[in-house]
Amino acid sequence: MERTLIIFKPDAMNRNLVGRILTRFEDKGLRIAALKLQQSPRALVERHYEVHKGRPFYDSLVEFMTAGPVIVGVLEGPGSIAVVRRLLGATHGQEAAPGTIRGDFGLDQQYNLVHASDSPETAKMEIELFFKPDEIVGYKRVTDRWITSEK
Ligand code: 3AN
Repeated sequence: MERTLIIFKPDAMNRNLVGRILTRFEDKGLRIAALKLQQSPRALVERHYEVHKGRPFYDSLVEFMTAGPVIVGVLEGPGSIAVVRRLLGATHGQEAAPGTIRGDFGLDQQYNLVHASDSPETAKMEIELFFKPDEIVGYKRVTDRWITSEK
């Protein structure tokens, strides 16, 4: 089953929005395969955002993502990578469509609440960066057979 990495960023943590946002992922039918609270080491955040190195917002992005604890998770479900990106909406809260997480809860480009992997390649890399294999749990919920007809 397809897996994607999510990070509740320090703005979501400080605004007490984790529960409400996680509920949206659960409501959609996605299954939580891993979830943990951590203060991310700077080096980890720098590796995670390596593609943005050299861009004007890179330093402040690393500062922001290490400003306090985050909750990192793995969500699982058919098409989960694209599905979670669509649930989040556009990067900038002012442009994100109403009904999306960023559209409903945010107004900012940097403080945009949740990170999610944007492709199968980045999902694999990011999950391996944030989780040891034994921290990810494969299981079935009793509801799963009514959420997806895929085997
Ligand atoms: P997304 O979070 O939608 O994947 P990316 O990958 O383009 O967006 O950017 C990574 C993170 O960098 C964003 N989540 C946001 O916090 C921050 N960011 C992106 N563009 C800017 C910008 N122009 N100014 C400030 N922060 C930005």
